[in-house]
Amino acid sequence: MERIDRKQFIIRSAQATAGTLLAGPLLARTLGNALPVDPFAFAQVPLPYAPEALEPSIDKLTMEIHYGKHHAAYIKNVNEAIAAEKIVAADVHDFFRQTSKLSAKARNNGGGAWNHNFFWESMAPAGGGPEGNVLDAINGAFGDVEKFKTAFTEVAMKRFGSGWAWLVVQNGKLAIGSTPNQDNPLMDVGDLRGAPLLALDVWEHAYYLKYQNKRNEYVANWWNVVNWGAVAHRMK
Ligand code: MN3
Repeated sequence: MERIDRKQFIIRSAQATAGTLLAGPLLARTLGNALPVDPFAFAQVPLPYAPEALEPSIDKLTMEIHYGKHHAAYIKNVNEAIAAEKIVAADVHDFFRQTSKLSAKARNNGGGAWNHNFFWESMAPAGGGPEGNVLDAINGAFGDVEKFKTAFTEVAMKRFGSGWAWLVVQNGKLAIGSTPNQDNPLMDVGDLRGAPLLALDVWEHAYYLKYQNKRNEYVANWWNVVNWGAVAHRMK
């Protein structure tokens, strides 16, 4: 919002000045020169549901701290890094394609910013189950939904320390895997690359208040709030 407002302000200011001082062709050229390239920045998506809406799978306090403190900090910190390091990116894909060249601050907070936006939108109060194309793709790749869940859960459980479990499209096929820290499959680093369909945050901050050390229970209950409609939308 701030970026758009600033750009519009600059356009309006330039037009106001140009209207009194400059003729047509010169006006166009001056406007072209005056307009800055919009700097790339991350923004926090609005939480798509109330913080208590995912209970009992995910408790209200965890959601409030996770969204309001952890995620907000990643957004603030990555945008600081982008400004301080003069990082130029056309969009998120362009940003993460440069990950190997980014500072730790930009990489970790950029991942944290994007991954959590994706995570919030990967959940919904009444998750349901996979249908249609998604169901067909899961059955084709993993045998059936239960086998898929078992394999995904195993990946989530085996991620040592902090990280994420993912369902991605990789070379036209579904694949599951995990990333450490705030890395994601859009980054030009690590083993897991692809177009993300579904993400699960397995950092302790995502579940510790309610589940303590029982990551397995968190993952088991998380399936109740997976937004399969979002997965279907991402597969298109
Ligand atoms: Mn998190």
